[in-house]
Amino acid sequence: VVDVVALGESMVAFLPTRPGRLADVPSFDRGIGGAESNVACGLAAAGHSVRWVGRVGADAFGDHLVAAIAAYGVDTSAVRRDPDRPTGVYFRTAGDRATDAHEVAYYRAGSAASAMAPDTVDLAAVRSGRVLHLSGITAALSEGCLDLLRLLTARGVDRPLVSFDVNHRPGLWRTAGAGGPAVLLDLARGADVVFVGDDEAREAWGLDGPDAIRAALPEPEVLVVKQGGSGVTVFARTDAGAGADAGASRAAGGGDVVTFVPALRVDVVAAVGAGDAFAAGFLSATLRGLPVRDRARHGHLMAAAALTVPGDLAVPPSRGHADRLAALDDDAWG
Ligand code: KDG
Repeated sequence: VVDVVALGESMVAFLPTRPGRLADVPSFDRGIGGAESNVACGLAAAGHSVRWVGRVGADAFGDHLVAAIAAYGVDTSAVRRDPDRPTGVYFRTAGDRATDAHEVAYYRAGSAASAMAPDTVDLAAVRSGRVLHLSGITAALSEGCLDLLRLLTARGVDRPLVSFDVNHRPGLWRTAGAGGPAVLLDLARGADVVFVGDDEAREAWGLDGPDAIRAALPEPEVLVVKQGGSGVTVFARTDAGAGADAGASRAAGGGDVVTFVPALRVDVVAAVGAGDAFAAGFLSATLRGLPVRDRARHGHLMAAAALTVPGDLAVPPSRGHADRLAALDDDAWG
């Protein structure tokens, strides 16, 4: 049994070598992207055993992705190679620092990963971890991918702790099939730990603020609402073993303990990848049985590292270093 299995599409990512619009920049550096494999890489860096399950083409970019993700210490033995479909790629700008506006151009329609479905992935490998991490991106890739997520978030079966990052990507849903992002709410209801940004909840579901989101999403034991640069509000059912943190928490209806945990203030270089890094830090601390405040602080520390580099993935602080930073008193954390 590994600590975590993450399932999703990974892509080769092309990042401009200088600022500007995609239409104007002359050259790009190659990196890797993919929300779920980003989480896997972050967890591996934090010392966990992690497997990434995905599907890539039998092509050079597929070779590169598998090798690059394996180089983080992630097990890639359950990744399938598709001889008929290509590996997805995407191009993106780093974003305007003030507004975080950035351009993304996906070339992933009909990709190898879009052929993932209940009968094309190794389900035993998918369910082989203590935690299974999924995201809403997969739901927008194809009907087969959506069926797979429905299967993996079904309750009432023996399954790992299911973690779900809503990851609403408007650019994908414009071309995805019927249903739209409302389906993400159904999927989130089937998960045990859910991550969602207040901005994406507003955009995808028309829900305003943490309490409205929790009211619409009462099932997960732990719900993390990310509030931009200010911090996160964590709803944890008292039976989730989360424990209350003196001072920062309030009891709420539905047996919830609600904790707001401020984020570190950093100079953002590129926000992409920060949500994945947060999930990796939060899940790492969850696996270690740490209290809610420390789960969120480990998420914030990993996110701060990702926010301050142009690519999706940063070298996070070591576990011992992160523990010392997470233990600083509240003044240091704002
Ligand atoms: O969270 C970062 C991801 O958005 C990026 O790596 C690309 O997976 C990606 C996607 O589908 O947007």
